[in-house]
Amino acid sequence: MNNTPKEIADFLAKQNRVSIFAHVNPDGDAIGSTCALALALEKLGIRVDMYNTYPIPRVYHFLANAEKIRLFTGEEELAETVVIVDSSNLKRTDLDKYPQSLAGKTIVEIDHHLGNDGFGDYNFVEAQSVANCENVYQVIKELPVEIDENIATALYLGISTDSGSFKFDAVTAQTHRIAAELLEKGARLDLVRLYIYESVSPAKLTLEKYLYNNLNIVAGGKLAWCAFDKDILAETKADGNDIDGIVNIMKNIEGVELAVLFREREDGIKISFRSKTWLSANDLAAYFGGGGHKYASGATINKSLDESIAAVIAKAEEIMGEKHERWHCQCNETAGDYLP
Ligand SMILES: [Mn+2]
Repeated sequence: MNNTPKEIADFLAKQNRVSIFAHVNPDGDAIGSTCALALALEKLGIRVDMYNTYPIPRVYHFLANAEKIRLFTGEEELAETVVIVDSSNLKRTDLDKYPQSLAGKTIVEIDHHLGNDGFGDYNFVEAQSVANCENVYQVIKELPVEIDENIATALYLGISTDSGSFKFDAVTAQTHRIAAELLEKGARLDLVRLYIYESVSPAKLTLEKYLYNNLNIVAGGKLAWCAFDKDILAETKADGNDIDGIVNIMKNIEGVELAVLFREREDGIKISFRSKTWLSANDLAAYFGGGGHKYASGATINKSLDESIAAVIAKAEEIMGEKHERWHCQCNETAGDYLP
């Protein structure tokens, strides 16, 4: 069952101590959600411990509270109330590996992913929101606290990064209204720009160079893919933050509808899917046991890199063939001639 932002806020405001988690390999929205909610609850005198099972990439350290997010090892004692942000299930946080840590705890989740399984005792899931920071904003608005510069910056960062800088389809007038209010409250657009958009790490640059030299375009120019094997990933020492966004380089190629990036990792082949207009990247990821959003999704396969590539590209070509035909029938009479 889904709770309202007010129900979530009222419950949280009554707590003395809260632990907050976000998904593994945290991005701007996960970290922004964590920091903003913690800052707001701390204003109410609540003790907040923030955790992640991954280190926080240094580009986010400029946010207030980000450096206080601790690495969770399973040893730490969590508060009676555990808030999980920006994660569609427990597995996304790695907490499924530590069931004893959650035994008897009340779980509150605030999320914006399609296919969220409502795993919390309290759930506020609004999948229409382009960023989970929009949902965290709604909860904070129901708390008896003022949004200050630090909270505004954390929320703005999450909204800006998860919306592709306000470009994605899921961006609404409401997204802009929230962003406008955050700027009025002092959100540091200058710091977001400096640390997020105007800083490319050497590792990312090396990966981009590799991508340009090794990408494949198939399916009549509609599907672009590339694979980062373990050697290139080890050579560059790239973290999730360096790889973030690289798949979009392929998606942005004229005529490409679907971009697929494979990464060979210890725990399997991690695949990122990005689609542009008529294809659901979410459906494709779901076929391989993953999920996400309509235009951005991911999955992990436990096969060799070559086997994974063969299976995914074959399935993608099959789905694209079917869907494209159907889509053409639908659109021919109206905008069909003008769409890719
Ligand atoms: Mn998100």
